[in-house]
Amino acid sequence: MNSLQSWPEPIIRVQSLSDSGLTFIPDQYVKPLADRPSLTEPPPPPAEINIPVIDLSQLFSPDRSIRSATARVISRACSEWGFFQVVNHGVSHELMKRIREVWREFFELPSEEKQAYANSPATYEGYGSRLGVEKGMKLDWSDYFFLHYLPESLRDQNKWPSLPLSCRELVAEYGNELVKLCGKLMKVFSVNLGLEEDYLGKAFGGEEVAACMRVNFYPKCPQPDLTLGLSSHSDPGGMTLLHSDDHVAGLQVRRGDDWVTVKPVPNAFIVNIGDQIQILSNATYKSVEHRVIVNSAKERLSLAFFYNPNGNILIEPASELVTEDSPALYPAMTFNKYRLFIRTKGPRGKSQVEALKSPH
Ligand SMILES: O=C(O)CCC(=O)C(=O)O
Repeated sequence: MNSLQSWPEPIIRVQSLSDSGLTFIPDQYVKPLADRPSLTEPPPPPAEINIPVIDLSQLFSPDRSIRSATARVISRACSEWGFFQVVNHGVSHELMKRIREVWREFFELPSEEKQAYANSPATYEGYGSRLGVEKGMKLDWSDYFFLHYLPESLRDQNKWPSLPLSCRELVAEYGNELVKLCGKLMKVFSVNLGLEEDYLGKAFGGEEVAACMRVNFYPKCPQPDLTLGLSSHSDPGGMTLLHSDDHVAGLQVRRGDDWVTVKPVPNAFIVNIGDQIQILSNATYKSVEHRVIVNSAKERLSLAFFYNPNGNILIEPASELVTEDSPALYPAMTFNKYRLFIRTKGPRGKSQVEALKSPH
């Protein structure tokens, strides 16, 4: 049987473990020493270090020099961090609040309601509790809901929760707004890379661009120092807009040998570069490893919106960025093929995109 047809072990909902009041986490969630977060010591980077916060209000100013100044700040954040937060991004704060609330309500539903959407590794769509199908692998302390938003041919609203009643409608409205914001950022990235404004948009498939969403739910954890809510990974797709919990931090971004804990700015989106933009930009921009820590006091919810190339299109370094001195670092590959790695093995740092590098 194809290894992506079914899970190798019975699925246990992390939320039900947490709700059971256990005081020790089961062994499958205990990470090897090297992967555990160091929660008891002060974090090595000074606590005031944060990923850049960028105000997008001037990005479409009629004044060219004002537009360029914002584009330059974005360019620096992409090259130096691969991660930044955006404010004044044009998406309604009210919509952000409503969608957060509706997903919280979803995770609070009785388990039978959620079980109706239990997912399989064939598409990952639905209610899930693991990434990766390797038997005996260490698991993360989180549950999630994964859905396809674009292309339209992959969107099936019957696979989205029918409860709470406003969920489907809100997801559609929210997705629509985020697709617009992603399209704007893709233009800025293209120009910043020295490409035509629509280069990345076309490379992702134009109207056939793909987008999906994962709503992550991190229940309270009795031993947060032994596990992770989401193991270290770079996002396999193009670009991610993360709507993080405004009140509970958890996302950590790799900075050299350190992990920087992102301090979420209320109503901001956290933007990060994924592997497909690393490939298209021939590593001018790099995807950055990140992970999520959990805590014993508060549960956490985050909404990750993944803006991806259409799964059937070959993605390769832009020829404009390939020269004799900087040859193409990656072979051409479709995103459907590329994403099989994380779907099979689960989150594994940056090992996939690094392994693809052609030896020059
Ligand atoms: O929950 C977070 O803060 C990060 C989520 C994430 O990295 C993901 O869904 O890929």
